[in-house]
Amino acid sequence: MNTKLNFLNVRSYWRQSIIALACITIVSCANKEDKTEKVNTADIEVSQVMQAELTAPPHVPTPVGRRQAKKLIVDMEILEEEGEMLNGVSYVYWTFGGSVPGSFIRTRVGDEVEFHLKNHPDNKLPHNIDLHAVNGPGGGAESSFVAPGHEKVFSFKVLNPGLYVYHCATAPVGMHIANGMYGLILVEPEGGLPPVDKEYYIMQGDFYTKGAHGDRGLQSFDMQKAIDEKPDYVVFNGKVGALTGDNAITANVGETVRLFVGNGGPNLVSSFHVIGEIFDKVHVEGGDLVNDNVQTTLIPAGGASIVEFKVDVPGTFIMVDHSIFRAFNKGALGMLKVEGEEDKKIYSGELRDDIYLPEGGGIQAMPESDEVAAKDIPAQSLEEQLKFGKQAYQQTCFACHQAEGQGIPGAFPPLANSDYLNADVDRAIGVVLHGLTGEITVNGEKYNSVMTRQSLSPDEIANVLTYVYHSWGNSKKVITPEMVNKVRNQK
Ligand code: HEC
Ligand SMILES: [Cu+2]
Repeated sequence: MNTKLNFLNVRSYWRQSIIALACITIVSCANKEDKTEKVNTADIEVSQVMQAELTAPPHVPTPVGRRQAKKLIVDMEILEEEGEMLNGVSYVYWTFGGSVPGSFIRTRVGDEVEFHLKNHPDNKLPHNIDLHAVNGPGGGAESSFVAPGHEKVFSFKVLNPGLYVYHCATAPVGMHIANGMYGLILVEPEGGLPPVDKEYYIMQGDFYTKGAHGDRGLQSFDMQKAIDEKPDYVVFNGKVGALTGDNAITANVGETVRLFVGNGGPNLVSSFHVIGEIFDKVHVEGGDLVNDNVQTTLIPAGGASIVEFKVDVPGTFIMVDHSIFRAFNKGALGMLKVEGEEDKKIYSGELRDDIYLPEGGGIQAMPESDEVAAKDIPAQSLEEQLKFGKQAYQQTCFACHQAEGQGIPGAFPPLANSDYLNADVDRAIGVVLHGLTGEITVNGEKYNSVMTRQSLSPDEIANVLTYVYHSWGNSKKVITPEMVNKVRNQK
């Protein structure tokens, strides 16, 4: 780093020293070297021809490792296909390669990509592709405009390492993107990214339907809602539940996970966060700048981010857009399931549940026998139970099970008309007392998720369940605090 010292020793203008300082603190002058590298990547020679491996989300192709730059053939087929946005809700997606987001393309700097864009003869519209990794007019859009039943071929050399979005740029551009026409292309540096244990591909998108969220049947695109930026769905990987339950991504304790996260938009910016994890590294905006120890990273519409973290303890880690109504009410929620040994040093789990009595009572242990707990609870009328139960429902259960108990298909089971709920009262009490995990079937649909233990008192549980049982076509059972205590004291 001689250059750095010389640079500092030179008597220079005030302005220059500020630039030098910024340079040292932020990137240790790496910036300067990158600039030279950028120029060089255009001169990298390619040797052989190779067919690019393309993958559907959440999978990514094999890392480039130490391979030389090549002529890389990318065969991408555009398909307009009906798919499921949510159980019972379908949508006609326009896709690159049959998935939303489109096929993941993995390259290294210096590769010469020969891109074959095919528009399936059954499609109705012309399309094209704008790859943000391209240095050239329209990112390839101008050369790739292709009518149904045709194939366009164009080529480009990847010069800048990073993670880039690609998308359709055919008018009306917003509509093509809103229908799912986006994906990611990764350009690895010479020698590849450092190896990790698990890599996944996730991309957020906002969708605008004629009907409201959850309205059944085939939904068409709503231009006005898109212009107003009022999406009915905000999702990861094209649909609600693409990454939950059986579709969750997985890792083992001790492994390092790398997520290639993109945001197709068309409108919203994502505040990407994994509940219960901290990103050890974030390649900010998918570029060279690496930030350490990040809780939430901002991913612009038409931008991307590479996040990496080591998973230390087992559990289900929920990935969200932390603009949180999008997560719990519009679908931007995914799951990473981590298996392995617990590490009590890193996370203890619940150690004790004590009763806290502020008025001189201090702290005492939770009663274990029914005698103590059943005492002193004033009897309530059904009307009172329903009133307080509704309040409790709106404070706790509502976020997941939704206002009308309808749940979120694939993520949160319905409480409305729930056969699971109505079949067994003690079991339902147990669910609220202890939480629930593992596969269950509710009204014929499978759920395999986690409901955390709700910290409610016995009479709050009695009230909330009485309210639920008296709403939305359920069996109108009355739950008393005594019944809750009986279940609680069963070991
Ligand atoms: C953080 C989200 C969340 C909250 C809050 C929540 N639940 Fe759940 N609940 C779930 C999930 C997820 C399941 C399914 C768990 C599984 O797959 O094993 C579930 C399952 C259930 C079931 C059994 C399945 C069914 O549909 O009948 C009942 C009953 C239930 N919850 C009641 C409640 C009540 C009452 C509250 C409020 C006191 C509540 N839940 C709060 C997420 C939540
Ligand atoms: Cu298009």
